[in-house]
Amino acid sequence: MSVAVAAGVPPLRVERLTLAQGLARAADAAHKPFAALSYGARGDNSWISGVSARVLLDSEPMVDLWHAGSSIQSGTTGVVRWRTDGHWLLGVVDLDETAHGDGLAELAQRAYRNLFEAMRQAGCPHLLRIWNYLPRINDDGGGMERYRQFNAGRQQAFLDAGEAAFEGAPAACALGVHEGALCIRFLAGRVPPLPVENPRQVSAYHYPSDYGPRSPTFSRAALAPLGAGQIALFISGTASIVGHETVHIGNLQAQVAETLENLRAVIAAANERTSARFTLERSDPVVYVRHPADAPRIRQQLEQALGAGSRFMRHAVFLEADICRSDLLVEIEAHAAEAGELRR
Ligand code: 3EB
Repeated sequence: MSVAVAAGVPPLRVERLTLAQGLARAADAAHKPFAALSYGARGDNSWISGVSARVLLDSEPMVDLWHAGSSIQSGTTGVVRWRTDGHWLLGVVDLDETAHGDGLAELAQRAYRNLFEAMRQAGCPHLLRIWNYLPRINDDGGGMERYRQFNAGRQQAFLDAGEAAFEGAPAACALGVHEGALCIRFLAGRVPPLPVENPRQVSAYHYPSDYGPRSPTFSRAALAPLGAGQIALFISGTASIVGHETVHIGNLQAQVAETLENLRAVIAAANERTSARFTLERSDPVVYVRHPADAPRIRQQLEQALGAGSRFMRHAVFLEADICRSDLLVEIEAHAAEAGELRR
């Protein structure tokens, strides 16, 4: 199996900007991204996907501009809209549940089936990162919590497609939005990423059935070669979980501190698999906050831990979202790119 991005392939590069900066930059033909993911604003642009969550702390929506080859093809596969430069693929599902009679498990299963079909059609068979946004994630959906229903459909689609549903699953996050569509965004490529687990946590794909009949399908992080000697680290949504249990129920400050411990532990595990040197301070995060009133205290604690002038704080975006367990108050995800090579 090839483990590096072939010579001549346009390298993938990501840039975290405010949405306004991103739009201005993309208007310049020399900096046109192949696709973009925004945090906190609906994309009204064919190449930007937005997520309908409120930006907290009076700050601006942010966007990740993904740059790759300049010859872009776009298309749809079932419910998936995608863009590709022939080497990298960014796809989006925006499913209005009310327009479909099915339950969330069936919808998730269909979305993921189409997602894997799109990857095969585009010749990008390796998932690098998935972002899942579920309306009313903690609500009951006819006898089972909606997040658990989603997990059932997602895992089944992975199994049906012959994709790794346990060890080797992609990095991901799953957050609850208050309204809008089931939104799934994904990045895929031609070189398999290297999954990374957190030694402080039970792998989510091995969670006991107390958390639902089918376990969540994600790895704690993934390392992915981007070409041009760069390695990406995609850190999945990370929260105050030790082993498989939520810790510090009701204690915001302790949940933030435990989340930071988990982020540092997964970064340390990633650094053992690459010559690149990743740090939390040099990553681009999204901070999901259940109760908007908690956001100022979370920001202050992160500033103290990471430095107010750190790249992490300068690039952070705080979004109002429900976390997949109702006892979690905060979840943080991040990505970073550094020079280096993988150690497989
Ligand atoms: C956790 O550690 C918190 O279902 O894709 C984090 C990242 C979480 C991804 C997912 C869920 C997911 O279990 C929740």
